[in-house]
Amino acid sequence: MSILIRGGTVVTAEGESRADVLCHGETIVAVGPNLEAPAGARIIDAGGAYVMPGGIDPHTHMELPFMGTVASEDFFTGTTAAAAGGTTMAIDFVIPSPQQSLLEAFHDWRGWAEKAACDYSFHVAVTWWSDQVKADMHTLATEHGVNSFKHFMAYKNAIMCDDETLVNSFKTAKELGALCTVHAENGELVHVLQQDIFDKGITGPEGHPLSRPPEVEGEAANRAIRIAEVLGVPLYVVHTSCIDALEAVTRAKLEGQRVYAEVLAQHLVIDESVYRNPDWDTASHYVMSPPFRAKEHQEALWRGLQSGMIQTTATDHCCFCTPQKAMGRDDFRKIPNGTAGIEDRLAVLWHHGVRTGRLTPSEFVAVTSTNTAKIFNIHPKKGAIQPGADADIVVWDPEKTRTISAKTHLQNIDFNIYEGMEVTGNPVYTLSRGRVVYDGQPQTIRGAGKYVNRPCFAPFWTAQNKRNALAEPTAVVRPPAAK
Ligand code: URQ
Ligand code: ZN
Ligand code: ZN
Repeated sequence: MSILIRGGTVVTAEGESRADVLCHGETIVAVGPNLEAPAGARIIDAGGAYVMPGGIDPHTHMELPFMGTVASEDFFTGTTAAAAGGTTMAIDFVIPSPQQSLLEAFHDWRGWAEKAACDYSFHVAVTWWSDQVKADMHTLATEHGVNSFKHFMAYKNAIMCDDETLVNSFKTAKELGALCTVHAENGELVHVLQQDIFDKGITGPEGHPLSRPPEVEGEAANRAIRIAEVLGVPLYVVHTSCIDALEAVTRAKLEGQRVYAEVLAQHLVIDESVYRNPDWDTASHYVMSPPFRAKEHQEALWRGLQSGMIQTTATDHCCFCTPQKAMGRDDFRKIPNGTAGIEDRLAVLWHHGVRTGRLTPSEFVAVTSTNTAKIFNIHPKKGAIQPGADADIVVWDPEKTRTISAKTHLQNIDFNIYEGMEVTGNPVYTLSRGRVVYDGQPQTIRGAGKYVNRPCFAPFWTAQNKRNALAEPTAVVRPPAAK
C-alpha cells in the first residue's frame, strides 16, 4: 500500500520546504516537489498544512503499578490518544520493585505493551543493586535494545536509589555505552518535609508542593550531574521543572559535560496556584512530582528550551482518575503522583511555543521528536522525514483550533489538566509506520505498535567530560621501602 502526502510543507529539525512525501509500506521512500502517485496510492491532501515527523514522547507510564494502585491508561488507549495528538512513539519505563529481577520486570512490561497501537520502547529503572542487577543491565543492553537506565532519586521506601546504587549503576552504564536518566528530587528531604507539613495539620494537596520545593530538585540534579561527571557518563535529567535544576544543567553543559534535559509540556504552562483550588478533587488532579511551580520557573524553562539547554519535551503521562487520587483524601502523601498529557503535548507546545514566536516550526520538531530520536539513538529511523525513515508522520493544520477537555479527549482519565485551554495548531492526519492511525477520528489497531530497539552508544561516546579529557591517572613510582 502506498500513500502520497501531497501539497504540504515538510518541516524537519533542519528546516522547511514545499515537498510531497511518498510512503510505501512502513517506510518513507521519497520526499520532494510534485511526486508522481503510484497506481492505487492513497492521496492525502496536505495543502496549507505542515508535514512533520510524528511526535516522540520520551517519558510515559502506561498502566504503571504505583502507590497502591495502577495507572488507568493502558498501552492501547494511551497510544491511541497519542496518535490523536500527533505523537507516534512513546518511550515508557520498566520499573522493577526493589529485589525484583530487572529482566523479569522487562518481560512483564513487554507483555503489557503488546496491545500498543503505535511504536514504543522502554527505559529500565534501576531500583536496587546487586551483581544480578549488573548482569541484567548487561543483558538488557546487549540483547534487548535498552540503551537507557532510569534512577529515581525520590520515593523513599519505594523505588528510590541511594548514592551507592547511583554510583554502581552509572559505572555499569558507562561500561555498556548506555545513557543514565534521573528523576532528580532528594527523596530524604521530601520524606522529612512531608512529615513536618503533615504534622502541622496540612493534609490536603497544597501540602504536596510544600514538601518538594525547587531546592530539593536542584540539589538532586546537581548531585546526579556531579556523579556522572566524575564517572564520565552522560546524563539525561527527566522532567526538569525549576530554575534550581536548570541552573545545574546549564553550568554542567557550559563546562562541556554531556548532560541532556527534558521538560514536560505541563510544567511550561501550569503553575502552583492549582494546588490552592478550594475543590479538593480538582487540586488533587495536579499532584505529580516534581510539582507545578511558581510562574517565574516557567519563563526560565521556556528559555531553557529556546537556548538548547533543554533538548526534549515529554508528558510523564501517568493517569490516576479522581477516585484514585482520593486515596489521599486525608493525607496528601497518599495521593498517587502523576498527570496525563500525551494527547495534548504537541498542540500545547505549538500554541504556546510556535504561535508566540518562542519556537520556530523546525525547533518545534526538534524538541517534540528529532532530539529525542537522536539522544536515544533511533534517528533517522524515527524523528525524520527522509527516505528510509519509518513513515511516522503528522499532517499538521496550524490554524485548526480546539478546546481541550476531558469531555472530548481520548485519554483514559476523568479529568484533563489543561481543561478549557483553547489551542490553535492540531493534527489532521497521523501515520504510524505508513498506516493512518488518526484522520479526525482514531483509526488505531490494537497490537499494531512495535517495540523499538535502541542500540547502545560507541565507547567514545561515554568519555564525555573534562575529567576524561585528562591523562589516565597513574601510580607514583617509589623506591622499595628500606629493609
Ligand atoms: O515520578 C514519575 O515520573 C512517575 C512515578 C510519574 N509520577 C509523577 O508524579 N511524575
Ligand atoms: Zn519522575
Ligand atoms: Zn515519570
